[in-house]
Amino acid sequence: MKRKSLPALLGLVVLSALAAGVLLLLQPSADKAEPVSADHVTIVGFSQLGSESGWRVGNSRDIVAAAERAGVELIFNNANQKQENQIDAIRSFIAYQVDVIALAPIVEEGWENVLAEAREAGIPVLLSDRYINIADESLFAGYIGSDFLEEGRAAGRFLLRKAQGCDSVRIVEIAGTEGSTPARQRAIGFREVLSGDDRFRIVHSVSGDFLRSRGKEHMLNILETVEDIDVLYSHNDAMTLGAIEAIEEAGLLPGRDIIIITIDGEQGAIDLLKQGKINCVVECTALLGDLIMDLAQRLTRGEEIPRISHPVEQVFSEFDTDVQNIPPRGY
Ligand code: GZL
Repeated sequence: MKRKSLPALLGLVVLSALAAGVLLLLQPSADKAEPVSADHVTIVGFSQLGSESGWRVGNSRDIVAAAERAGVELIFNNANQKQENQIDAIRSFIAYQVDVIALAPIVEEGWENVLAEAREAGIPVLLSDRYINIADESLFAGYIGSDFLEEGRAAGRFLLRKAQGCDSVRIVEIAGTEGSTPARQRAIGFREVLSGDDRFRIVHSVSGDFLRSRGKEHMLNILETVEDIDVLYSHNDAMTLGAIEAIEEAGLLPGRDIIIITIDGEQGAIDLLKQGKINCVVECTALLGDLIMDLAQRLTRGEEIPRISHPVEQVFSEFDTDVQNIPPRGY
């Protein structure tokens, strides 16, 4: 099957492993049905969900750099937080007959039809960063991303340790994008660890959509409407940084008057941890690119790959003796 010419794929940016950032017209390669030659250059169509946070920007930058390191031709599309744009991009990747589609799905629902179209076209799909809720999980080849339940549990375990000697802990939660795997599972994991200990009460929970602006808006409102807040549990650093602005504008001391627990590990959050304004940063690495490109090349060669690939992640907190020596995060 001949690939369509690039102009037919409006809105897609082709980053070549040979000249990243230069728009190239790729030559059609072997038909999908034939085994690839040893010198075949894998083409990956990557559907990125948006640019909502420093984490996402770092993730996108890492995907592009990893493609270049791996010698992969990358067609990269940023959906600007719209699922319909991701579905359109996947259809463009199918039309172009990429070797592998990689998808960072903004939400868990609504992917059955387009993934069935990819399977019909003989193109394997990798999930990057977030999971999907689908009856037929054979519609994707594998998942590369964090264990969000464990991230939530790690946040809860820090709070259990921090709250030793306390007889009542009132928690406000600013959650991520509704319907997304990280938001759903970070909430579940956190509650799982604290359940059964009636000292802990989540007195307010609201979605901030992983956006810094929403984190600030919600925290301003929470400070005016919720009494006796002991802890802020925020599902990502972007919202935390916004919330801390609100806390300081209210004349309160983040990390002292309100305990701050956040997830991601962006440089901005680590800097505030070192200053004592954040108490715990649960790492969620954005650097998934090398693993994605390796698995994409293995799929293209017809090799088996793991269904689930979790990166190794850590927790940074005030209890660490070497907080000041945390190396630069890169995003
Ligand atoms: C987690 C990722 C989340 C980050 C947020 O893997 O999907 O989305 O925690 C980002 O910063 O917006």
